[in-house]
Amino acid sequence: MYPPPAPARRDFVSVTLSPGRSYDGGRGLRRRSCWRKWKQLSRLQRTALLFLLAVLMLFGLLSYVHVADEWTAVDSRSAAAWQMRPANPPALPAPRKAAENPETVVGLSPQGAWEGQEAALTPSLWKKPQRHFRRGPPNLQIRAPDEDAQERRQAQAQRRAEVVGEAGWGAEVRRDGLSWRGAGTKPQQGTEPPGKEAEFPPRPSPKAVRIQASPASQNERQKAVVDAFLHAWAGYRKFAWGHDELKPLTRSFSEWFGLGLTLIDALDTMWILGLKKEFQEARNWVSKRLLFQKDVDVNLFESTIRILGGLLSAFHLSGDILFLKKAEDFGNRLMPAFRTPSKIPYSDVNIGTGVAHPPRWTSDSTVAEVTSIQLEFRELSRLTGDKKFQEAAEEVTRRVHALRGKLDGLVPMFINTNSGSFTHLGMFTLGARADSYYEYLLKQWIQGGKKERQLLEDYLEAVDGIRKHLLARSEPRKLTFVGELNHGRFSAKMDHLVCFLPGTLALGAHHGLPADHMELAQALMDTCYQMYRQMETGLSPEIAHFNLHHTKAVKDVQVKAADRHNLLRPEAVESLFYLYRVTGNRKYQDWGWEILHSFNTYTRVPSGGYSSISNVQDPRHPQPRDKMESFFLGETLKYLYLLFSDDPDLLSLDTYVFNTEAHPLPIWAPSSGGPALE
Ligand code: DMJ
Repeated sequence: MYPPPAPARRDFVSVTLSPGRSYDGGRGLRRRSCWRKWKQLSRLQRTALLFLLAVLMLFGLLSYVHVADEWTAVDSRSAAAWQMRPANPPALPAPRKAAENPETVVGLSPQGAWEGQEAALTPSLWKKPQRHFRRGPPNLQIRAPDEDAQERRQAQAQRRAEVVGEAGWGAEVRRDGLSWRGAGTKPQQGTEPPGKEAEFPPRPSPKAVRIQASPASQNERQKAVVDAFLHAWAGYRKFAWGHDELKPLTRSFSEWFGLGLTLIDALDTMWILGLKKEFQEARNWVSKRLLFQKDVDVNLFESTIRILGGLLSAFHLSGDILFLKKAEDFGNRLMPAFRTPSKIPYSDVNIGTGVAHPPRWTSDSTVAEVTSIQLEFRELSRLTGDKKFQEAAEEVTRRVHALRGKLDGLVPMFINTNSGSFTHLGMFTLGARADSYYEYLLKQWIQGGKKERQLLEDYLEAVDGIRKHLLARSEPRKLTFVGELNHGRFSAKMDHLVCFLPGTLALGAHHGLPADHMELAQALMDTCYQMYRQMETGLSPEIAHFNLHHTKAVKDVQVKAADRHNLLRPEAVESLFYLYRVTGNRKYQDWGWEILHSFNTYTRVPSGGYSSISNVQDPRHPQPRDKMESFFLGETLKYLYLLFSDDPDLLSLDTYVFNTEAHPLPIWAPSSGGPALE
């Protein structure tokens, strides 16, 4: 009836581990098999034994892997070391050929850049690398939260490449000191990122990088520009080194992005002016101090044209890969600005967090801003082989091209980042907020080798629109100027910014556009010169109003109290440079010389630097504003120097196109400027 009593539980394990021993079962010595012994154990004992065995096996396996790993690494390292070791190990890793795989040379681990960074900084290849358990540099972990996996991988790869660039590609440059690429010398070899050459379009010909670097070949006017530059640089170096802008009167500085804006904007100017020592010092700052992992909002347009443009042109002129790697890092950090419902980018982006946003008061962006980043983004894609920069920027061009709300090719000043449509319709200007839209239509067409007809057609239509709606002539001198249109009402107001237009028109004519563009360019150049000439200081106001009435003894150019300032802007001297290059008429050089003289008389601060002024009509009290804008070094002095040169091959218009901050970028397929409208 009842089940037999259960055997008493045995909660202990007794195991004899000595092999070969036997025991007496009460019937004398008898060998017993393990299996029978096993069967005698309770279920608990068996489970415990199995668990113990499993743990032991696991430990054994792990120790084996560890030891094997160490041995393999030591083996392969020593083999490689013996093959590659020179008699005396160099202080830096050996320079690498462009085609070499970075990972095989500096021993980058596929797991992450951080490990690679350590390896790259290790002075010799045969030094035993340390183990690291971090998966990537800390800055990777605080990038934009919404970035997708592919972008993260690209970012990691980019950082790996950056590390390699510093220790590998850049090593050639650093070890020997910067090689100065002077007139007629060949481009440096081996500076292209490894493994990507196949995707790269050809680099500019040696002629394209012909830079007049010898002070001996500079004429007196060019020397005066060099003197002005050195004076400005001395102030910046003493009082604002590494900061955005010099405040020359208070001998301090101001910050906008906190990224050494003046220094970056001025890099290529120093190269062009032959200022080797200054360039080298600035290059060292970029190498050691320029870090983009900062919680700071930057304006997409301003930082693209000044920082991205400045780094790209410094790369092209010097051949130093450091600048390209910095440009790529910065370009990546700007990309979140394009993540909008409309693909029209936000005005601002935080380069540390990756959060982009429009200005606080609106969801609009400025038309000129979103359409004047394309030269730089396209070039960045060409150099890196990463198409995303170009695609994002060109998508903006396509959308703006298709928009309604234009007037015979003229665009309004604002565009909404949600809807992608123009806003504030009916207002048209060639000045602030629209200016460089027109400039970049032409310059992209030139950059791309004059193949993108849509850009050309939009540009030609816009020039016709300017003629039809915005041109007028002043009294008494009948100066041709570009006014503004506000819901059908014409205003005789012209920003100094509009003085880029004669230069752009002349550039188009040089590249084969109709001759009447050149006539308009010359007429507008006269006007811009008069905006300087008719002021008591010889410097133009920020905004001019043109007199339209037949009254005796009235100047053509009139200035309102709020517009009397001069910010050391470049547009007029920029256009003088183009006009001289295209016509060869020396009057343009003479006008530039007068302007340089006025800058020296009214804006030069004795202790170093130049200052914008508040009143161009009062030579006794021009009221310095205590600010030297970065574009004074990046653009104004550069264009003056180029204007005074008689060498058309010094940054030839057939091989380079200047971005809107005067940073020269190569034309992808240089041509001789033949007729474009076949
Ligand atoms: C520069 O940053 C650029 O030239 C831009 O296109 C307009 N404003 C300043 C110079 O005036």
